[in-house]
Amino acid sequence: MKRRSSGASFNLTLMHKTFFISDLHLTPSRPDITACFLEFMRYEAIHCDALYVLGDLFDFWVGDDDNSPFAVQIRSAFKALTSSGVPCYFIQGNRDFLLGKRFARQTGVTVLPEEYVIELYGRRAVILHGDTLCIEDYSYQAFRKKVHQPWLQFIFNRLPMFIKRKIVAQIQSDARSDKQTKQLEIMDVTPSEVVRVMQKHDVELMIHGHTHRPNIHTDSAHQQTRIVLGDWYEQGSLLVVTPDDYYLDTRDFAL
Ligand code: LP5
Ligand code: MN
Repeated sequence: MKRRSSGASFNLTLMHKTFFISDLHLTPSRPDITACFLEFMRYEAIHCDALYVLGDLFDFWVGDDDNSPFAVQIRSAFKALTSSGVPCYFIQGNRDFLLGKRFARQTGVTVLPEEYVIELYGRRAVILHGDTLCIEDYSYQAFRKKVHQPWLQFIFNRLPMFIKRKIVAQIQSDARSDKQTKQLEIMDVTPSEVVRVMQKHDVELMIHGHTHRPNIHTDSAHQQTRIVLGDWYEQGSLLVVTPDDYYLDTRDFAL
């Protein structure tokens, strides 16, 4: 596995590179994560060819009508990045599936479908959040199906913010209790589903987050590589892809 840790040292070379991040779970109650993310956006992402955010950027995104100082601050960071000419792409996670068109319009970020094939320096890769690969997590998949119903989202999006926050807090608490009863294995990807998705898109490279198990899995028999991004609970975490290399990297929290 290729993984480098460079602490807080920022590489500002002009080399071509593309960044992938996920599972930051940004929240006003974790200023250390927010500070690391804002620094990454200002001083590192600004020099990359493209930034891909593969879901769960937020601890929970209640809706694009969130105008709290925190939401405004994060939107401004994306706006600054895209205005400087760096293309930025977002795939919804299980914690920010309500992030949508208004956020995209306000920030210049392109919201992609839940599975998307990109061209990475001559190599095709399928990118996704990763929750859809955990098909043996039946209670989560049933929950996901419910909250992805367009009619339900249509109604929810029109509720006053304070009511939405109350509903979210209640469901989060129920979900947390249910999660505690699950075995760790069922919250990982189902290998046959990984193979199915890669074959469907005819790719040899898959990049996703969600499981919080950063790793680079290579299956030499099938010439397939699956890169799992790390979360931002204790350190910043990213995948760096250059024209001839790729590696997982970390950033220390300064606060
Ligand atoms: O992110 P992580 O790793 O902590 O956990 C996920 C799965 N958990 C979730 C929970 C959500 O983040 C909670 C969101 C609450 C807000 C919902 C807004 C509702 C309104 C929207 C309507 C349009 O995603 C966890 C997985 C884990 O990943 C690993 O894959 O296991 O799944 C769960 O824990 C979910 C439970 O298994 C089921 C929860 C049932 C809760 C009650 C259902 C009420 C249904 C209401 C429908 C409107
Ligand atoms: Mn997730």
